[in-house]
Amino acid sequence: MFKHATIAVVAALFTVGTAYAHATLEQTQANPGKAYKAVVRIGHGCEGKPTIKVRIKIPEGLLSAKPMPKPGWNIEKIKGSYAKTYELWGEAVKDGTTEIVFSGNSLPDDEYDEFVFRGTVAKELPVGTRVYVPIVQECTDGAAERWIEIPAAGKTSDDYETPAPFFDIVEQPRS
Ligand SMILES: [Cu+2]
Repeated sequence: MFKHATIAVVAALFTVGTAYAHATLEQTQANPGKAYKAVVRIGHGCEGKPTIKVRIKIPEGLLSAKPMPKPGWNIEKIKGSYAKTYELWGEAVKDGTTEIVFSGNSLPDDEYDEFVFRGTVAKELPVGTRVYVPIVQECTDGAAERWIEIPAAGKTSDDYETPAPFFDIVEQPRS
């Protein structure tokens, strides 16, 4: 969309992020074996239309994902199998919440909101992994914004118009 192209140009000129432009994650780093609190920021609606549903795909390797209740919004937790089996607190885990859906309310285009969930990063996830969290915003009149693009080899999220938000797995700080 032209609006996004304009924002990208401005970002390139002033080296500011497009943080408020798209669906983004507040915290862009996580540590293996530790909890990760995902704060999904929805910065605008679909071409001016209000957002009425936010669907979040829980990425592979983020275990035991749990949404934070959000007043005024219904929450649906879709369960499924993980691609792999992980070890968490000494137990094998191979399934859990794989999608979280917030619905039943309306977020106007000229307002901003946050949708929160939390999970434990599998300790098996290697440092340096970039974890993408695809998000679909559904709006009134059947409109939607699909933040689901994951860069192909040799490309970055900046090369896409509707990139999926992401966080990086980094080494734990030494204590
Ligand atoms: Cu945007």
